Amino acid sequence: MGKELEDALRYGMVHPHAQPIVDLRTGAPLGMELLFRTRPGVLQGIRPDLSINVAEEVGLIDAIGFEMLRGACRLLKEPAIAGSDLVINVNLSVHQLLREDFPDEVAQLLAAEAVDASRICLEITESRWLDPDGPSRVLLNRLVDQGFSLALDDFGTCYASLLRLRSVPFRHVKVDKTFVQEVEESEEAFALCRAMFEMAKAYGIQVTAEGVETPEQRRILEEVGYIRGQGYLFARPTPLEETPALMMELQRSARRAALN
Ligand code: G
Ligand code: G
Ligand code: MN
Repeated sequence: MGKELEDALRYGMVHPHAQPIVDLRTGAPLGMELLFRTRPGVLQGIRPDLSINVAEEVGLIDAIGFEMLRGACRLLKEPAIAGSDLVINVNLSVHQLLREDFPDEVAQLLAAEAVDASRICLEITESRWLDPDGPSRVLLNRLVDQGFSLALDDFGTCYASLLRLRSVPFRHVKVDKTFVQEVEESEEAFALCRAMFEMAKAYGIQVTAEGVETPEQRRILEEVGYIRGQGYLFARPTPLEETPALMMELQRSARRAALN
């Protein structure tokens, strides 16, 4: 599979998709997360999370990460996106964050593409961030100084320590979909969703609920106070070429709903 991934990269078969992040109250888009995908026929039938794992093992994750950042730049030049204040989230692997020259490399890319770092949010998975061999605080702070915002992804899956959450300037946490998907049936999941929301609020960190699939989940989260949501209820990940139109459509239907 490593060979197939390598070929995909070499022959331009990486096909980033974007999934909207919306305002739960209105459905209006606030931004989007880019997700790694390959073109039809490449790595067929292989789950994207598996190919990301393999990419990490065979040392292709840096190259994939760079392609995804280029995808974000491309999207930010689309008139419908450029003229909005939508923010694009890009997932980073810890491998990228362990390279001291990573901040310079992204700075160069953004300068070459004339893209402002404030339009990009970098997502880091909780388990990797907590790892003692994980990215250094100095490096994360450098990225923030460059204008990027940071999001802690899959929040709650490893009981992130409250103190450590304070030590790094995360602007967002993303509550893992396993909690959201049980919020209707499980009192424990509900309590955790509420606790994570309150904790982030106390720290002045924005919270996004991931994996919202049903109107009832949306209603419960809204009632707790969540504003930001992402999930199949609003939109599936779609190819970048279709993303500007999707964002405009979400904007239009939110306006229509507000008028009714
Ligand atoms: O859609 P989904 O199955 O793509 O994503 C599966 C997993 O892969 C998620 O945990 C997500 O964070 C990760 N992932 C998706 N795209 C990327 C990417 O571009 N880089 C990295 N490092 N991880 C990604
Ligand atoms: O980066 P992260 O681990 O948060 O990746 C998000 C993952 O969640 C991706 O694999 C994406 O395809 C997936 N996803 C997005 N929305 C939904 C949803 O509503 N339900 C489920 N089951 N998965 C979702
Ligand atoms: Mn993510």
